[in-house]
Order: sequence, then structure tokens, then C-alpha cells
Amino acid sequence: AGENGLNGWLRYASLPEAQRQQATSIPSVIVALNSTTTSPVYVAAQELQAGIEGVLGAKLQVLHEPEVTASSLSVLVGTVAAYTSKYGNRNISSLIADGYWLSVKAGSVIILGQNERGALYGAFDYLSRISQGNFADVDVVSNPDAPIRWVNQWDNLEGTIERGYAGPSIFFSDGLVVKNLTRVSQYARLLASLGINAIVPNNVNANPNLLTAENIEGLGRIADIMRPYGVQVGISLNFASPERLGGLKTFDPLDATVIKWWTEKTEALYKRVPDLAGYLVKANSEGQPGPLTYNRTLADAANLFAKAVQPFGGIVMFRAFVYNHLADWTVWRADRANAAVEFFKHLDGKFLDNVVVQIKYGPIDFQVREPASPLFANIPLTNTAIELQITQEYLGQQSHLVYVGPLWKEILDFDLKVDGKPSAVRDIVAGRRFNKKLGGYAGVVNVGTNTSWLGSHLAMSNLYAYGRLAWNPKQDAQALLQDWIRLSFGHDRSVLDTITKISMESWPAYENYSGNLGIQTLTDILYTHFGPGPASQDNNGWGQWTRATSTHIGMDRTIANGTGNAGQYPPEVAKVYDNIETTPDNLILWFHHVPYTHRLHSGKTVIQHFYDAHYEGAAVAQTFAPAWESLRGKIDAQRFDEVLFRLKYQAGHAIVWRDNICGFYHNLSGIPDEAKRVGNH
Ligand code: GCW
Repeated sequence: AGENGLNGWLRYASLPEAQRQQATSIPSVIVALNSTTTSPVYVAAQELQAGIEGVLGAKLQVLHEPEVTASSLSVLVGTVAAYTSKYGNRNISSLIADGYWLSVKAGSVIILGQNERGALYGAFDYLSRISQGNFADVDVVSNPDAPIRWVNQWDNLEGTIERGYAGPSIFFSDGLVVKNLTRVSQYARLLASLGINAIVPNNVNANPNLLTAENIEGLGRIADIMRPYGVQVGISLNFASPERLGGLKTFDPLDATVIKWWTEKTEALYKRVPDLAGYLVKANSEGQPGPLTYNRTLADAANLFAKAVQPFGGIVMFRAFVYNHLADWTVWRADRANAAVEFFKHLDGKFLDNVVVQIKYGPIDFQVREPASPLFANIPLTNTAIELQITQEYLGQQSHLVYVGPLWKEILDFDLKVDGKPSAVRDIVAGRRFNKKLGGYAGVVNVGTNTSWLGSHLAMSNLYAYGRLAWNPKQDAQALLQDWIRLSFGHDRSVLDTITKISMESWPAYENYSGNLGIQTLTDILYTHFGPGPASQDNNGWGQWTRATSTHIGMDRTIANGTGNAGQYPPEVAKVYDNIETTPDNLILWFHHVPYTHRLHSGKTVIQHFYDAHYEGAAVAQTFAPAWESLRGKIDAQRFDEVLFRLKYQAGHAIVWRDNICGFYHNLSGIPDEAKRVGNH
């Protein structure tokens, strides 16, 4: 029964007859160059075989030996080097690491990767095309926009998942790596099909016990299972491990015994996992240990690990999510949004070359609307990566449909105008803007043992879009969504149109009924991060403040009167945000503290916008389940029912959101709703 979910977008469902006929010539054999059974090229050949059989009903033979001359109707897959040594020079000079060349010409297919991984990516590209009924001739070179395309799991060794909503971990249970890694292999396949090249399976709130000999062996098994898919393993470290696991008296990053401890641990790890991608570190954040305890800098910490992994070609992803969660809310100028720049700007230039600073997309924490983090603009000498969240922590926890692709696109396309020059976030993290070798993407994912992976079939569009955007952030969020729909749900026009419509409406709707005008997702921030909880934002140290009073609302982040956060942006952007007249309505309360009666550019007052938006958003959410119901019979019963259940839940919960938020600000401000809805039900 789980099959429908487990394969995600890799179903290879049989094409409808009409579309099949467009495949005028079907290749007769698959030729895999240079493949051993554990190599990505071998996997590519297996996928091509399964995919062509599923989609077109033709079972092709796979020839793993390069002895045969490629017939004109073969699918040939391998690396450029393997091809060149067999058939003569095929110099595709524009290919970079992990890239591929795909040529389809009258039914004959050649897929050549710059490396083995690239060959596998090319095979998945070809299969995606034919699964969508696209048999057109092509000749494309596809290169990744950035070298780092990772996912981060927040799985605990006990088998729970921090912010997990889809069952226990597929990686760990009872303090150890699970014995049966079948799901891990299936997950690697999904990740590879998107071009994801590394995974960190354990939580950034890391348990030192990951580094016991037994768990290093377990990590080795995970790496062995994922390697054929080109997915490398990295791990999250607990900064205090030398003390907590190693029994040392200190974890000072400059202490010789500490350095020796990490060096030896690193050697032991690389002995078992020679291609370990590297380390991910959350330090001095939310109670995690870090170098500041010893008056050492965050760069001292990052460089300690960077030196340890450097001989093995590893990298260190060092998280910029460092802030004081015990901040003093009575201080008008205190601001969590300032923390990343305050902690990292002065360290620019101090990080070794194999350190990448991993920055959440916005300055606070995966809210429904945030401006791009100013840190992207402030450390030009440092490699950076953007951290996005597939996990819908603040976005309805996979019980609400929220397609996040458009949010990510807005951030990636945002021009920070550093030094007055075009500086899109995507160009900064790709390394292009500041001429860095490393950089890219980290996506937080909470797949679990649930056979839909994320607990929601529709939430898979977010994982899909994440991987595709990490490969090429210029792609259109709706086009990616539609690829995913065709691959996951088939070719019926009404299925495509309906899922497109509800998905594209879902983020604006969620923003409308949760928290709009840049006030943040007004959820319970103290515990669950689920459901409305506007009172929980203020009067505590977490710093997700709204500063709501009976007359005013919003954080004053202006330079002269407020926290100065607007001034962390380059001058041209700072000018826009610092000025209430030029700040876009959707961020007005992020940057300004205004009366509820303040008029927006739209002409509405802030409070009336709150009321209207919450009613509008909740109304849109009411349309999702009926829209889905119109697809009955066009989608298998299991997925149909499971999605319908969640969309009905969302409809009800959107009303809970609407009434709670409207009621809260109505009580607080005493300002009536012009449409007389609020307070009257
Ligand atoms: O958003 C917050 C989450 C924490 C998480 C933290 C982080 C892993 O509520 O659960 O911890 O961010 O990103 O480190």
C-alpha cells in the first residue's frame, strides 16, 4: 500500500497510450560504461531499465561491459572519460563537477557525466522527460549552480526527530544506526534524482555518542548504502564531545589535547568513511556548547574542524544561527535579527577555505515571511550557503498544504545590491558574486518512516522543488511544481490544473491566516510552533517579538529610532527598509512600529488588513478540499483519501487561526472590523 508514496516522484508510471505513441523510436539496449555494482553509473543503468519499462512497457537489456559498439538505438550512459577511452575523444568542455550532457536524437540517447554522479543525474533527467511524455530531441549540458547541495536531517540517535512530523527516524533508533537500511537507500534514490550530493543524518543539536566506535561503524553502513547514489554523508558535531565523550577536562578549541582528540576522531571517521563530506556545526546557539565559553571565536571553532578534515578533502558547514535566546525584551534596541551579523561580520576573512557559513534564509527563523538575511551581504570573504526548510516547522507541520517554492524563489532572487552591484542571494551562495569556490544549499528535511516520507503526499513538492532549485535556482517555482505533479500524479489535465492551483495559492493563504505584513508566523513559539499563539511572541527572551500594545504593533528596526537592523543591509536596500514609505506592505511590521490605524500602500489600515487577510486566507483554505474532491477517481484511492483528510483538517484549522488572531488583536486594540465579522461570532 505504501508504494504510491515511497517512490515519490520516481513512479515511472505507464504513459497513457496517446503519449506513448509520440515515442516514435524506442532504444533497444542500455549500455553502461565502466560500472561496478556500487557505482552511480550502474545505478543509472538500473534506473534507466526500470524507468523505460515502467513508462513505455519495454524491458531493455543492460550491457554493463563496454565491449559492444553503441548501436544507433541505444541508451548509453557513462562518464566523459569512459566514453572517450572507448569511442574516441568526446570533449564536452563546458561540463563541471556533477554536470552532464544529455543528447536525444531520433530515439538514440547518450548521457555523459563529468563524473559518475553526473551520469546518474543525466539518467534521471532523461527519465523525468519520458515520464512526462516528452520525447523531443535534445542536446543539453546541465551543470549545478553550486557545489554544495545538501540536506540536513534533525534525527536524534534515539530515533525521534526534532520537528519531525512523519514518524520516527529512518536512520537511528535506540542510540544506534538501524540495522535495516532499506528506507535509507530509497531515500538516497529520491535525493539523487534531484542532484542532492550529501546528507547529514543527525540533528544539529548533536549527541556526542554519534562518535562512538559502534556508531562510526553505523555511519559507515549509511555511507555505503548511499554511495551508489552519489550521496555523501556528513555529520553534525557536538562541540563539547572531547569532554562529554572523550573524558577530557575541556573542549577549548585551542587546547592541544582537544585538537588531538578531534584529529584522531576525524581520522577514525575517514578510515571507515573515506568520502565523508564533512562536518556541520551548531555552536553557542540555543544552549549548545561552543567556543565562546573559552573566549574563543566562532572562527576558532570552525577552523579547528576545518584543519581536521582538510587532509581528507572534507568541508565544515558552520551555522550562522547563533543568537541569545535569553534576550532582554525590555530593551527597545535589542534584536535577535541583528545577531548573525553581529556574531559573524567581524570574522570575515578569518575562516579557512573549506569552511562554509550556513545561513538561514531570513534573520530570525523560517517564518512565513522574512526579508533575506543581511548576513549574505556582510561576509564577502567567506563561503556561504543558504539554509532552507522543507520541514514545515512554522508552516503547518505538513498538516497544512503550503508549497514553499515561491517563498524560496523570492529570497534567492532578492538583490542585496552589495557595493551598488547586482547581488542576488543565489549569486552570493553560488560563489559567483564574491568569487568563492565553495557555496550552495542546505535543506532541512524531516522524512520519517511514514510511507509518504513527509507524512503528507503534497508536502513532497517542497522536497522536489528544493533539490531542483539547488541545482538551478533560476527555474520557475510553478514549472517545478508541475513537473512534480506530472511525475507523482500522472497526466490528467484536471489533476495538473487543480494541484497547481491549490499549491500556488497555499503560501499566500497561509501567510494571510497565520501572520501577515511581516509580523511573523503568529504561532505558539514557546513549545509546539503549531497553531495560533500571538501572545507567546512577546515578553520572553526568544526574540520573536511583535511589540504589540493596545495602540501599536511591529518591531522598530529603523536606524535612528529602532534596533538598527535595516542598517545591516547595503545602503540601497537599507534606505528602502529604513523608510516607512518605501518598505513594502508585506514587511511593514518587520521593520516598523506603527499604530494599528497606520495606512498601508494598499489604502487599508494595518488592523483592517489583519482582519481582511485572515478572512481571505481562511476562505481560500476552504476551497482546497472541494477542489481535491473533484479529482476523485483520477488519483489512487489511498493518496486521494490521505490528502483529502489533511485538506479538510486545514480548512478547519485555518478558521481556528483566523478567529484566534482576529480576536486577539480586536481585544487588544478595541478597533472594530469595518466588515463587522470580528467579535460577532
Ligand atoms: O527553528 C529552531 C527550531 C529548533 C532547531 C533550531 C535550529 C534544531 O525550533 O528545533 O533546532 O531552530 O535550527 O537549530
